[in-house]
Amino acid sequence: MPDNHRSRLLIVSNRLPLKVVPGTDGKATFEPGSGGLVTALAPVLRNRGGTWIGWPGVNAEQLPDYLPELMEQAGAKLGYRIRPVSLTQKDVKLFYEGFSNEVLWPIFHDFPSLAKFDPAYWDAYRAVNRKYAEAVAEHSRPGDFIWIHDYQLMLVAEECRKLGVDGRFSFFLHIPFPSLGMFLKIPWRTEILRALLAYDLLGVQTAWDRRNLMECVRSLIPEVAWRGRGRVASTSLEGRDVRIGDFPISIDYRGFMRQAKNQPVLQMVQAIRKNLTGRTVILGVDRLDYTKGILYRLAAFHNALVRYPELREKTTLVQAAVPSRTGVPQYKRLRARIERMVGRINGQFTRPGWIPVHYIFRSLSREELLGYYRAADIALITPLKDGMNLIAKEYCVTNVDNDGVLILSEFAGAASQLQIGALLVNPFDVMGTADAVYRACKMPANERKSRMRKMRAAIRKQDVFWWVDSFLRSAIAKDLSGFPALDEYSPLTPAEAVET
Ligand code: ADQ
Repeated sequence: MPDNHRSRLLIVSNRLPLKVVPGTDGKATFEPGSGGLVTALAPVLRNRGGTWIGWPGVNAEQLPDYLPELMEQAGAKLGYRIRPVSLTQKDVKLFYEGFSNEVLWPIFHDFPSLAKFDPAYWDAYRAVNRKYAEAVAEHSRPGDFIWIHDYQLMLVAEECRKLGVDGRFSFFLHIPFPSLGMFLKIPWRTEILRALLAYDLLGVQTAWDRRNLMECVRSLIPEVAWRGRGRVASTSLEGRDVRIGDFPISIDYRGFMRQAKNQPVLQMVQAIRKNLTGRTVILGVDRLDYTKGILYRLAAFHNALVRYPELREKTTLVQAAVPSRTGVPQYKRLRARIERMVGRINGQFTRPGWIPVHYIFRSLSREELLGYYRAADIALITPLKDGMNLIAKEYCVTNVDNDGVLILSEFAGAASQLQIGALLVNPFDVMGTADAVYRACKMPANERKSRMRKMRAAIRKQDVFWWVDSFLRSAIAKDLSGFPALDEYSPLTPAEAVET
């Protein structure tokens, strides 16, 4: 079938899958993004003649004339169209830092005391969602498949329908969906839920999130009755079917495994281990965010050193924190608290030749990140609440020797798939987490291997290509023709398949 008869795919996300690097001459260059989402969607976008709509990361006040040309260059290089949404500095302040990160982010992660319900934030959120909808209206054509991502853009489908856009709208929420009690705190809760019901398919990370969303709809919009008991439930509203399902996002298993064996990564492992010979290396890697539980984790490590003296001088915690949302006040305060706590632990326990906590505050290069994953004996991943947590999956897949231990928070979405091999902890339980650290340090090799093998096999089976495929299949259940089968995206070679 000629391409112009098939519906095209439009991806809409807050940020475009690239980084604009402003130059000194008023021009700029760009670096393509390398995350799992970009890797998984790129082949589908190329096959179907797709478009990605989003904010390029620089404000409308910067690069006003040069941006369209740069986006054309980016599109030519990536193999699909890139269409920028222009945001002003004020939009970024009120819509992104304000409503998205000071209302939705804390409430959806169970931190109501950190939420700031400023009506100006809500006005900006609606106005900016409208801007994204206008971009969709401009760049779509009838019958297109429009896939909108994440909590910043929950109102886009509703705005598109008001603008008369004729398309099929799907939405994926990358963060958790809160319980009814938590969601009710948002003054604009009913408007948000009604807007979500303008989508044809609503995708969330876990069964918990699906149940929470369904319960919120049930109690705030009583005319809606859900049908179905499986992973995808549905309802009818204004003559349309609305479906809701859980689709746990994942990573490019094959890509990570290949990169983990690259020479620069192996050199990095050697460099990291050189200064830590004979020590058990425990790794924490996160964006510096209060949801990631870094303070509780440091407290648990401190508790383990106090209660299990045999760990002293033999165990090192490497904590990497990537600077994030540095314009939001809570993030600045959190950074200061983490640094004080690292100072306190090191001040109390450091001995000649041993520093208990190695703290890194910057973004790691890909080689460094994979090097740390491979060098670590234990990954300590203890978010207080997390949609999925891809670090947990990346650690397992990179662990090609199957000898690492994953300690994982039961409040990470990843726990539902990785509980088969991880040591699950309640991150608020400092002593329980400290006990898990001790247990991981003492775990025999055969137990480590058997646990890690199970987790790696689970991730291989449901990698990010599986995720894209199962989401798209659910979204177009009545019209599967034209979408390639799962194994056309990323077939594993037989050697890789047995190597888990
Ligand atoms: P995040 O909150 O950003 O994502 P996470 O899924 O753990 O959380 O990580 C995203 C990516 O950032 C990882 O792929 C990792 O490689 C990269 N990264 C993290 N630390 C890094 C470092 N120090 N240096 C370089 N790169 C680093 C949101 C939700 C999650 C959900 C994802 C995907 O909050 O719950 O899993 O989206 O849906």
